[in-house]
Amino acid sequence: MIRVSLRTKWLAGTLLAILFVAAVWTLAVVTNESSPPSRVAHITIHDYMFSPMKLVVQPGEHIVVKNDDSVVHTLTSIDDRFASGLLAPGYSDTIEAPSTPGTYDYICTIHRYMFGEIIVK
Ligand SMILES: [Cu+2]
Repeated sequence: MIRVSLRTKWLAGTLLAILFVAAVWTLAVVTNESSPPSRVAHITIHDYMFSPMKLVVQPGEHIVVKNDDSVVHTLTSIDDRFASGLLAPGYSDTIEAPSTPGTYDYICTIHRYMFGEIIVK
C-alpha cells in the first residue's frame, strides 16, 4: 500500500486549486478578448468627397472621420447634431451618430458643395 503523507495531500490540493484558478482566469481573459468589439464606422475624405457618401449606422455608433486629402475639411451636420473639428490633412476625429433613427445630411463647412448622409437605423 502506498502511503501518502498529509503534507503531500495538502500540496496536491493546493496545486489543483491554483490550476483551477489559472484555468478560470485564462477562460475569462480569452472570453473577453473574443467578444465582438463595439462597432465603429469610418468615413474617409479624399478628392473633396466623403466616402461612403451614404453611411448606415446604429444609433449612437461612433464614426471615425479621416481626412486623406491635401486640404483642411470638416464633416458637419447641417442641423448641428454632430461635427468633426477642423481636419487637417492626415488627421481624423470621431463623431457620434444621433441616437434617433433618421437620415442626417452633412457638409464640409469649408467646401459647402461637399455633402453626405448618415442614416441611423
Ligand atoms: Cu472641405
